[in-house]
Formats: sequence, C-alpha cells, structure tokens
Amino acid sequence: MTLTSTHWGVYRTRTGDDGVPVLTPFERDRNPSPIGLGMVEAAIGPARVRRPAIRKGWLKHGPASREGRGAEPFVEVPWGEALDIVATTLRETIARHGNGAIYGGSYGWSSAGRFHHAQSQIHRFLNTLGGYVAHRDSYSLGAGRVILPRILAPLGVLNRDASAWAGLDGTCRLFVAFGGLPIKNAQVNSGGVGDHDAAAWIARLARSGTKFVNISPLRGDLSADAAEWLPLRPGSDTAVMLALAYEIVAAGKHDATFLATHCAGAERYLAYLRGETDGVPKNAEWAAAISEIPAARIRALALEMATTRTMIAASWSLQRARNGEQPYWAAICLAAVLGQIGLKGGGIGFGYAAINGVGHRSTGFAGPTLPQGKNAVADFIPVARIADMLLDPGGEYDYDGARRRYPDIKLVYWAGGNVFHHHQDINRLIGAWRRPETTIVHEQFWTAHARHCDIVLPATVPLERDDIGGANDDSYLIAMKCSMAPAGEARDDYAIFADLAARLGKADAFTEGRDVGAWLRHLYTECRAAHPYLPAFDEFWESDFVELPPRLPERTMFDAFRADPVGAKLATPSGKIELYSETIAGYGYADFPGHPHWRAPEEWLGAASTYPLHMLSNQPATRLHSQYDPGGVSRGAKIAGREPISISPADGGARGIVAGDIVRVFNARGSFLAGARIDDGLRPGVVVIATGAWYDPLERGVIGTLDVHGNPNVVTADRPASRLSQGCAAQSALVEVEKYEGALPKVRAFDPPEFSTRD
Ligand SMILES: Nc1nc2c(c(=O)[nH]1)N[C@H]1C(S)=C(S)[C@@H](COP(=O)(O)OP(=O)(O)OC[C@H]3O[C@@H](n4cnc5c(=O)[nH]c(N)nc54)[C@H](O)[C@@H]3O)O[C@H]1N2
Ligand SMILES: Nc1nc2c(c(=O)[nH]1)N[C@H]1C(S)=C(S)[C@@H](COP(=O)(O)OP(=O)(O)OC[C@H]3O[C@@H](n4cnc5c(=O)[nH]c(N)nc54)[C@H](O)[C@@H]3O)O[C@H]1N2
Ligand SMILES: [Mo]
Repeated sequence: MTLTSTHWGVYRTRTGDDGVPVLTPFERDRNPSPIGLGMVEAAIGPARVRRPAIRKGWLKHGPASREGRGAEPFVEVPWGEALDIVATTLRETIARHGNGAIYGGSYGWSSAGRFHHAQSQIHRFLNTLGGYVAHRDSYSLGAGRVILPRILAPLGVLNRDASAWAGLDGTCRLFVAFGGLPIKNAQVNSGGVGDHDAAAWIARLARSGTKFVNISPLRGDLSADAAEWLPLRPGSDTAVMLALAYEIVAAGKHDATFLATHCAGAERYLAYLRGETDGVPKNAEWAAAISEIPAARIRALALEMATTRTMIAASWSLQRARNGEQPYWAAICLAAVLGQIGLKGGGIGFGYAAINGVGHRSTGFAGPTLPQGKNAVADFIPVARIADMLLDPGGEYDYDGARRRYPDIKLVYWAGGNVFHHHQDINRLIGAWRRPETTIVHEQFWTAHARHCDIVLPATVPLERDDIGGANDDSYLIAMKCSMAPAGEARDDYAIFADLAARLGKADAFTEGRDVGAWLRHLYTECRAAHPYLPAFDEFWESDFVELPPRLPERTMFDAFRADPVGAKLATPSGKIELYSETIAGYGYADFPGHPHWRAPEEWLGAASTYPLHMLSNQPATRLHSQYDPGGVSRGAKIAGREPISISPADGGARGIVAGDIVRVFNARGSFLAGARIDDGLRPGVVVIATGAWYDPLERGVIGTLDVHGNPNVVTADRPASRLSQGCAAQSALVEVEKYEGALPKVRAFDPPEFSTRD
C-alpha cells in the first residue's frame, strides 16, 4: 500500500488482482472526495494519449496548413522523430521570430505533485531556451487579483490569512455568504488536501449557533441546516451590498470611528451611497428592483448585521463576471461600514469553501518547488485574453492602468492545461487557434485541446510516477509512489523536456545532472532546511507521509491592523482600506470610477434579450474542471451521456421540459446539448451547468457546430470583467433552452481521434 496525492485528496493505492491499482481514501481524511475513485478507469481507458501524434496536414505541409486543426486525423510517430521535430520547430521559430513569438503561458491546474507540476516544468524548460510570453492572473481570480491589492491586500494574503474556521466557531453569530459556501468545491485544494474539513466546520458553526445566510441563485450553495436562502439575480450582488451599507448608515449603525481611522476615502464612497453624485440613493428599494430580494429583507438584514458579530463572505464566482471587481470592492466597503474587520468572528473573507484551504488551520508550510529559472522575455498577457492575443497581434489593450500591445505569437506550447475547456466562447477560440504556425501540447488524454494541436506528446499521470505531494498550508506532505506502468509510450513531462533540452544544447541547464529520484531528494532536502522539523528524506519516503505542525489555528485576519493601523498598516497605497482609490481614479477609465459602483452588465436578467435565461457555469461536483471527465464518477452523473443542466420547475414547465430530457442550450455564439435536471432549489430564470464536459463538436473543426456533450463555454462570452483586470467573466451569459427533438448524436468526446498513415 502506497499513497498518491491529487488536487481532490490523498488515496492509498494497492495493486488489484488484475494488476491495476485499487484506490481507497487516506485514513486521515474525515470527508474524502469520491472524485479519485474514477481515476484509474480513465487512466487505463481509451481516452489516453498513448503515442506521440502529429496532425497529418502539419506533418506534410508544416505551418502552411492550419485550417485542419481539430478536423484532420493524426499520424502516430516514434518518440525520436517527434522530439526531433519539436526541437527543430522551436529552434527555427526562435531564430526567425525570437522567444517573444512563443506563448508558453500554459495556464492550467495540471496534477498534484510538486516536482512533476507541468506548469513548473514547461516554464523551466522554455526559460532555458531564452524565455516565452507568459500569462498573469488566473481564470479563478482575474478581477479579484488585480483590484484587491489596491484596496485591501494581495489575494495570496487573503487566502492564507483568512480567519480560521476554528476561530469563527462560537464567535461568529451571523455568516452572510454571497455565492454561498459550496461544499462540492471544498473537495479540492490546489496541490492536495490530506483532510477535507470544511464541511465539518460549517456544520460545527451551525451547531454553535451561527446563523447562515446564503445569497445565491442556488439553494445548494450552502449546506448548513436552516440556512436562509436569498435567491438573487446573478450579477446583482454589488447592488445588494451597496444597499446593506446604505441602510446601516441610514440607521446610524455604522462604525464612524473605524471609517476614520482604518479607511481611506469613506466620504466619497458615502456620497455615492447617498446618491449625491448621481441622484440615486442606493437604498433597499433601489437594490430590490435590481436583485429581486425584497426591500424589507435587505433592510432587516442590514440591521441584523449591524447588531451582531457578522462575517461577510464573498465567493470567487462573484468576480468571474462582467464588472467582477465591483462586488469585491462593495463587500469590503460594507465590512468597513460595519467596522468588524479584525475582530474575532467578524469582518470579511473571500473564497471560504471555494477550496478546502481557505479557513483551514494554517501550517506556515511552503514548498518544495521546482525552480523555474528566469524568463528573459518580459512580455505577458492577462491570462483570459488568449483569443484576443491570437486574433489581434500588435493590438492595443488596457490592463491595470497600463496601455499594452499583444505580441505576435507563432508557436503555442502547452503542458498541464486545457484551453478548450477553460476559455470562453470556444467558437471564437477555434478561429483564433488557427492563427499561430504551430501548436504543441503534452497531454495525458485526448481532450479537445489535444485534438486541436498539431503535435501531441503523451504524458504520464501521477499514478505512473514518483513525486512529493503537498499544498502550501495543508497538513500533510505525501510520499507519492508510482503504482502502475505508463499507458502506451507515455513519458513524464520532465523526461520529454530533458530530451528536448539535450537536442537544443541545454541539457545541463535543464536537468542540472539529476534524474527524478535525485530531484525529489534535492527539493525535499532544500525544503527541510526551511522547515527543520521534517525528517530526513529516506525516513519521509519510507513513512509515506509527514503530518505538519499547525500554526495560528484560531487566527483572525487583520487583527494586527485593527490594533495598530499605523504600525501594522496595509500594503495598499494609503496603508488603509481604500473605499476610494486615488490610483484607480487616476487611470481615468470612464466606466470605472474610484469607488465601488453598480453598473449593469450587458447580459443579465435585467437586460432585454432574445435569450431570456441566465446561464451559470459553476465548478463540477464530480471532477476537477475537465479532469477525469471520462472516469466513472463524472460519467455516472451524466444524462444519456450528456452533462446535466439544472432548470427551475417554472422554466422547465414553460418549455415542456421534464427531468431526463435532452435539451439544446443556445445563443448567438453557439449551442450545446445537455441533460435536463429539474431543480426547485434554483431561482427561476437561471440555469446552471458545471464546467468541464469535454467539447464534442458534431462536425469536427467546424466553427459554430453543435457541441453534443455539454460544454458551457460554447455559449459564454469572451468579454473581460473590465479593462482594469481583463479577467475571466464566464458567469455573465444569457441563453435559451429548448427540448431537443432530433435524433441524438453519439458522444465521441472520449474516443481517440482518427489516426492515419503518412499518406
Ligand atoms: N464557463 C466557465 N469556464 C471556466 C470556469 C467557470 O467557472 N466557468 N472556471 C475557470 C477556472 S476557475 C479555472 S481554474 C479553469 C480551469 O482550467 P484548466 O486548469 O485548464 O482545467 P483542467 O481540466 O484542470 O486542465 C488541466 C489539463 O492538464 C492535463 N494534465 C494534468 N496533469 C498533467 C501532467 O502532469 N502533465 C501534462 N502534460 N498534462 C497534465 C489534464 O489532462 C487536463 O487536460 O477553467 C476556467 N473556465
Ligand atoms: N469539485 C470541484 N471543486 C472545485 C473545482 C472543481 O473543478 N471541482 N475548481 C476549483 C477552482 S479552480 C476554483 S477557482 C474554485 C471556484 O470557486 P467559485 O468560483 O466560488 O465556484 P463556482 O462553483 O464557480 O461558484 C460558486 C457558486 O456561486 C454561485 N454564483 C454564480 N454567480 C453568482 C452571482 O452572480 N451571485 C451570487 N451571489 N452567486 C453566484 C453559483 O450558484 C455557484 O454554485 O473552485 C475550486 N473547487
Ligand atoms: Mo479556478
């Protein structure tokens, strides 16, 4: 019995009778995720990439043929030939266009495991060649990551220092959760999770008398018994937050001292609340018309919040939307008006239950990490602007106060991400993806991303390799041991890059003379120097795991700043919480003033549109993004092989749709099939489908064709949150849904692509 670690938990593995590993959850995990139980089936299944493969047209004509991406068959080639071709293509691209023509941003979650982390591997490799165009921010937190350091604190600090569940227990009386506390999401933690404890903490707080309010279109976003559900219109949180603050101030229950001593710009924010700048008081009636939460409930909730110890929580989903910076800013201002920031049980938090780590007891542990080297190319794009970059080389755009230009990318190299899952408006992306000369990916599976590349190199899964598992601040460090032979000819990303580096004369720079075993020992030993309580490497490797000592188990975020706003000032420009930001106002964006404000998005339930339903595409309960979609756990939840979409009884009834029907979801950008679920825990007017079903076009390579499997990004808009952050805004999308009456097309997402001989 050995251990393996995944982003969704730690599992024991043993070899079963048929020689295939059998997984059982780690004995220390109180609430293991079932996601892992579908892994082995997928890892040995037909969807694996088994041999290096090159798109036929590219093999024949090179970069001259680009239209065939996603449509043409692949030719399987021997490893030596594939590596020669990749090395030559890299060398020639760099010689002709420079390293600034390589997009190596390679966004994605990869797999857990500190050494084989595909992102670190590809960046280290490209850096030895002179660098690459990188990406900034994440799809998770584009808008938040840019605005938060300007007004409160960097996101990394807010994640790490979020007031701990243990300190909230017994002290927090009212927990107001915008976007809820979806336990399905706390299954996951980037890097791994030894003990899923978020669900237990939420239940425990409820038992200790914390009242939970779930402000979300979806009742299921908060599991605590007796939680109150306030189903608002998606995208209207900013209005509700502004009104809560307005009503607290109107009742004279705000903390004027805290606003004066700990905040900057309160007067300008309060003037906007009162309507002095635009003639519109942001009162409960105003917000009720926008959000459809009754005005009386908003006003009463404001007074409850002001008279009891209150935590204001904002989910990450709130900011993955048009104007996504605003709900975060408005939440911070609301918490400032209450004046409980830095008090035990009160204040503000971002992303509780978004991953298990937020609110988890901290360990102060970080590492081990593979050094990525230095990128000699300074250029980058905000991550969600990939299609814009490919479509518009040299085009200008705004980002965080600067005016920038898109690079002219000739070669895209990816490892550990799935852009045909994660990016919005896949039909637009397909067109953009035809622009570069060459697209290369290392993949474990024949995902849509792999199918749209020219060169696909087969990568191992963690069960096929040794590694060290662990996430910063999680409680365990795991000796991950190989428990099965690689599928087909799959190789570790490290081995692939090492061989490429050798062909390009960079072997020593990339490998430093180490094999995998030597790297694991080296990285661990370096990490041990920073954390001397760790045992020596051999002892760690033999013992399977190390439990890390907790640190600050009951921490309260911003307690030091509260006690001493001068000595322990924030890292914002003023050192205080910025209710008005001179920096942002100084950017002069007409649509982005220096204080939080309500601005209706183009697509929401308040807009007149031919597409009357607001589609939310949230995180899947049965997988991590698109990972292990072909595994039994994910497939087991599908309806006639399609991704389920939740529809309210009213909207289903109006369209003659019953549970189990196949429906077509569409707007002007595209259409997909999904299986109907009728859910009375859903606000009418809203439909919800998880992300991550592998894009499966009816006609391969054809822009605008029906996706037969249920990938919501076929209909989402490729519009940024704002020109401040250029963040992913997937949640702002209107659609129509109809019963699908045609013959059901076969789902081919998990079949390998067509293979061909060279001629
Ligand atoms: N509509 C909509 N879209 C969204 C979101 C949303 O809410 N709505 N959410 C967004 C968010 S928050 C995120 S984080 C993104 C997630 O987007 P991604 O992180 O790109 O999604 P994953 O499915 O995790 O893709 C990881 C890929 O890496 C591959 N892989 C795993 N391990 C390895 C390895 O060791 N080596 C190699 N070479 N490959 C490996 C997997 O097979 C998989 O294809 O999606 C975003 N997209
Ligand atoms: N099982 C599982 N867990 C995961 C992931 C996964 O793929 N699978 N992905 C991980 C990643 S990368 C990330 S970034 C986090 C994401 O964490 P989040 O972004 O918080 O997760 P989501 O599931 O997208 O959204 C949470 C809920 O927000 C609600 N919501 C959507 N729009 C609005 C709105 O406008 N207002 C309000 N009030 N509520 C709204 C939806 O009902 C949704 O269920 O999850 C992580 N956890
Ligand atoms: Mo994410």
